[in-house]
This record gives sequence, C-alpha cells and structure tokens, in this order.
Amino acid sequence: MAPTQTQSSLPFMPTSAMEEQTIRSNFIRDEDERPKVAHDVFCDDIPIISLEGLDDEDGGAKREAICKSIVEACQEWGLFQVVDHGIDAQLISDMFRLCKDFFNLSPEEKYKFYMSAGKKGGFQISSHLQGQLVQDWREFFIYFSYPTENRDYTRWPEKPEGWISVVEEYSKKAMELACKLLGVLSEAMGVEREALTKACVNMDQKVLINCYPKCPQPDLTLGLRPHTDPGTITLLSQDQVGGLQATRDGETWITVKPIPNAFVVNLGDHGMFMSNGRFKNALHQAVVNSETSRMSIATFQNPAQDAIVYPLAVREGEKPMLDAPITFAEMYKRKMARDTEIQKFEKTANPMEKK
Ligand SMILES: O=C(O)CCC(=O)C(=O)O
Repeated sequence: MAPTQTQSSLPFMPTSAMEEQTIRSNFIRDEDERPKVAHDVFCDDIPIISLEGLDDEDGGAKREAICKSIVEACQEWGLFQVVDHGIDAQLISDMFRLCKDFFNLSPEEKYKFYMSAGKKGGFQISSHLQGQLVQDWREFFIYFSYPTENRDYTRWPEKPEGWISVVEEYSKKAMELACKLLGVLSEAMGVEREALTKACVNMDQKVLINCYPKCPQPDLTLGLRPHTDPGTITLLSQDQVGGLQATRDGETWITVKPIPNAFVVNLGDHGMFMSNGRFKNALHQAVVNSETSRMSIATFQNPAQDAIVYPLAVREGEKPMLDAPITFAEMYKRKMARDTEIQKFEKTANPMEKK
C-alpha cells in the first residue's frame, strides 16, 4: 500500500524537507532511542582488514593471517571493514554519482518507481515494512539483482542514464567478493570452502541505496533504526559523511569511520545461525546530521527462501542453536514476529513515556 498522499498528491519525502526548521512528529523517537553519539565522532575499534593476498593459493602465511583477522572480527563484532578488495574504485565512484543523481530527480520522477507490495524493487521512503510507528529519515532504492531471473528490468530506472549497466557490474563484483568472504568463514568452521555459498542454494542479492537527507533536528530522529540483517553477509559502501553506528551490547554505540572505497562487511542472522552463534550478527543503525546528506549502498547476500537454516558445524561442548532445521522463509517469519513483539512490549511497558 502506498503511503498517505500530501497536498501535492505525493507522500512526504525527507529530501523535500531539508530546509524546514523542524521535523514532523512522526519522525521523533522516544528519548531512549535517540542518537547518543554524533555522526562524525568516529571510533577506530572496528577492524580494518586488507584483503591483498587473500587469493594466494600457495598456502602462504598471508592468506592465513587475513583469514585469522576476519574470523576474529566476526567473533568479536560480526562487523569489519575491508580494503584492497579488488573492486575498482572507479566503479564505486560511478555508482555513488549515479545514485546521487537519482535522488536529486524530482519527487514525481522518483515516485514513478514507488515499490508497492509485490513489486521486485524500486523507490521507498523510510521503510518497506508496514505499521512502523516512527519513521526513519531516509529514502531508498532497492534492486533485486540475483538470481538474475528475479530481475525485473521494468523496475530498473532508465534515468540517470547508464545506471543500469553500472548496477549490473557493481552487483556482480559484490557477489564475487561476498562469496570469497563466505569461503573464509566456511573454512574457519572446518567445512569445505563452498559450504556457506552452497547452503544459500541459489544465492539471492539485493542492492539497496540509502539516501539520508540532511535533517533539521538530527538529535531527535534516526536515519535507520537499530537492526540486524536477516541474511548471510552484507557489504556496505558509504560516502565520507559518517553515520553508520554499531554496538556490541545494545547500549554503547560507536560511529564507524568512513574509509574511501572500503566496504563495511557485516554478518546477518543467517550467517550467525550457520556458525552456531560463533560469528555475531551485527546490530547496527544509521544517524543523520544537519549539515549534509549522506549516502550508503548496502548489498545484502541472502539464502534462497527455501534454503535450509541449521548450523554447518557444532563445536565440541556446544548445542545447536536451533532445535531443528528450518527454511530461511521460516527464519525470517520468526524474526519479524519477534521484532513486532518487542516493539509492542516496549510500547506497553512504558505507556507514560510515549507521548
Ligand atoms: O546506511 C548505513 O550506514 C546502514 C545501512 C543499513 O544498515 C541497511 O541498509 O540495512
């Protein structure tokens, strides 16, 4: 269902409200949910890993050292940054330029691609999930890029010119990089290098471009609420503004330092289950600011809907996290039900705090 229409017959878009003095009440979060750390107070705690030498097949010390760093980061944070990853800087820069051009199009142009239920990709405001009480200060565009038979090119805009071929190339390179990283994690679990990729069956990929317009009251809202990704692994490319935040305990947030052309890699729920909880699913959010708009490109690598979710390896002394194998579709359904329950509980547990 499309959001409520305003006077101009289009829904409210944060990109059209950058010069307003205040934000609308449906973007204002409860005090305990508001940002605690600014978008540009960066923290160096997240590991930065060079992948140069990862492809060395001579059993060399270089590959071993890289794999060790990745595994440690996944155990500690479920999140790390990679550089020297082999994806061309020009491709990343073209992608950002074209994404920016898209969000600069008129509201009418963007709205032509509005993603209503059942559509395979398109433009959205705040969230594609229904029933969110508070809105996120963002617009986004999502491409259903893999498996390729899922591509509905009528949902791939012709404007800006050239975007289609750049997205195709970007998604292909991201798929290759993700599979490489999954190879490292599979081997760390003591299973064959292709195990995680194979467990995804026909791996699904979605490329989601986030645009967080500058915001008149960034302290009251979020660009994107705290969440873990449902899938296996996510590769996030961000501009140099800053705004991605991560937490290990759900309380203390840190802002991830943007590094030119790096990818922030994070594990999702599927990655966590398949490792029997050895690798973390990173809880993260995005904050906004009043000076400048921000853009990020999240590439989600997910299993097929009917892929089986169950730990690939259970270490001695551990119990499997799941009682029985389930499909990814079922895992996702349970996640959504849990998230909705948590939201409901929070609202009823603190009725006085909700204005
Ligand atoms: O924009 C960011 O830094 C985070 C994006 C993200 O977490 C998402 O799109 O799921």
